[in-house]
Amino acid sequence: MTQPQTHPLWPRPDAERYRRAGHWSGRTFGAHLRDWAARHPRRTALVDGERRWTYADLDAEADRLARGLRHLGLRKGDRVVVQLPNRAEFVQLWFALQRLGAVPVHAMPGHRRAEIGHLIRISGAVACVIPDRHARFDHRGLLRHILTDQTGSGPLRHVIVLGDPGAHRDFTRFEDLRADAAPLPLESGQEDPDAADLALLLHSGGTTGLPKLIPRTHDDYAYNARAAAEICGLDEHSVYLAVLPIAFNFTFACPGVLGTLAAGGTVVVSPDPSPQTAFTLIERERVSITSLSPPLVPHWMDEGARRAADLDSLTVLQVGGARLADDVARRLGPALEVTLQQVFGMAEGLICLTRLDDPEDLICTSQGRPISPDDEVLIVGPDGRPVADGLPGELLTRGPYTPRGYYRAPEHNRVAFTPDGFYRSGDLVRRLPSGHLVVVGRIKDQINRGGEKIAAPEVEEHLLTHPLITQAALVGVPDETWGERSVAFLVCAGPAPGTRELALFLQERGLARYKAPDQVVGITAMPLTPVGKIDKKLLAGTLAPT
Ligand code: OOB
Repeated sequence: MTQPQTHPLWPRPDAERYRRAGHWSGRTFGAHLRDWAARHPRRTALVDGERRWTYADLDAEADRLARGLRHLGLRKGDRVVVQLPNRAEFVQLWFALQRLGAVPVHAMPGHRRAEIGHLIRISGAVACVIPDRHARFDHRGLLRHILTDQTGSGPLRHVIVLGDPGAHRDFTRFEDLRADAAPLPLESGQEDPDAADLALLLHSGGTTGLPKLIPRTHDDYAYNARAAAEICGLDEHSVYLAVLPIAFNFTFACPGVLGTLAAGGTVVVSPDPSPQTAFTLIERERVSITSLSPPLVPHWMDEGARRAADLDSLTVLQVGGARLADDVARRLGPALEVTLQQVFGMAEGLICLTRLDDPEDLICTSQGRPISPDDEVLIVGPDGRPVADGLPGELLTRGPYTPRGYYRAPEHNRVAFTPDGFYRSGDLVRRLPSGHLVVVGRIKDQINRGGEKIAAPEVEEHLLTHPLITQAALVGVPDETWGERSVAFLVCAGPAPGTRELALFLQERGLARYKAPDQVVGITAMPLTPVGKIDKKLLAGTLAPT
């Protein structure tokens, strides 16, 4: 491991075991792309609107961009925050960074100054790649703000803009990276990345304080994608449509973009998640598999009923990121004439999938079972001891693609991982005799708003900077549309601010829009538990439907 790590990602005996089992192939992503391009150079790898790339094209594009990045001064081990929407350039850049041994830090399109600044700081990124504008938001202004911010942007040296850098002369135009830079050697021996190296950093949903980074290696992440692809039966005829943000672990590697490419299939990127856009792409590109979050499902079913779309090619529809209601699950398959696959995963590693040939009932009522025979799952009670079979408890896990610690966060790791390396997921699950897990709740201080995770303490900290707010508790309550919505219970010196006012306030503070409370409730005092913590269960109970 060449990156400074304060926690080994895997102890040596386990790493050797995963290698011996064939899970870890010892190939880097840069090498994988070379292999795929050699195997089927003329097959279509990537489609974005009218633009198409074969595997040979993608391989060449990755080299060209890698040279441009190297020319800019990027080196092996450098971290690069990537905030790009669903565009082919995300994939090209990602492989270019892999070729250099540089490390993409996946950011979401909805992230704003607070999140991007945080990712830049905790990763120590030297570069950030953004679109000029996306979804009516100017990302260049955001980066300018970060660069001039008092808290500093650390070693950040480059802002690379897909599109027009505008008046920001010190920003680099993405297209200029492709210019025929001096042919710098890419494979030079010493500097070559190793499969055990850090390949990318994902961000956690955050449960205590601010989100952490999850270090993923070439070995483990490639296995993640390949194992998921095998279970989904992907092959060179598969066509995957990236509907959810491409930077999301689900879309990118479960099996998503990477799993499809590893199988020799075609990845199509959808510029937005609407069924209108997606159905057109499914018809045109003969898409065979895609993935959604639960809030999108009713829209897709409605559109399916309304429009005589030819969705014949679509055989597998994955749904995950948040709990899919059993009754919706039952209607989905027949409505769109697809096989539903439930996906329960986490950026920290563990992925559970229902199998395509599982009995209907299991597919509709469980969140799947782990993808690797070497995934270890413990379900424990509050005392940390395994519960009796079938009873709910907290899910702990370790395995060949679940690193044993967050990136440079030794203190946090002592809490988030057991001494023997199990990740404490904070999810409450029960295990069925088949090994499938049913997600029944959560003990982490997080709200899952239709798949978008909101760390309550992070938002509360921002709320407390409001001049009128003296105490704040952000709580999730059941919601028809989102599965869960966020409610801010506030103790204020005066009338509580309204939702709109609070949304504007948080926006000014640079927080992503989805983190603004959906509802505000003014209270006179916070109810406390016997140990003096805010009683969030009680607060939620005052609103939740019975
Ligand atoms: C995925 O990853 P993250 O890191 O955004 O969120 C992980 C958390 C889980 O710990 C769990 O609390 C929740 O999201 N979750 C689900 C779920 N899938 C994820 N809760 C209930 N039912 C499900 N099906 O969300 C993610 C990563 C890879 C694949 C799919 C989802």
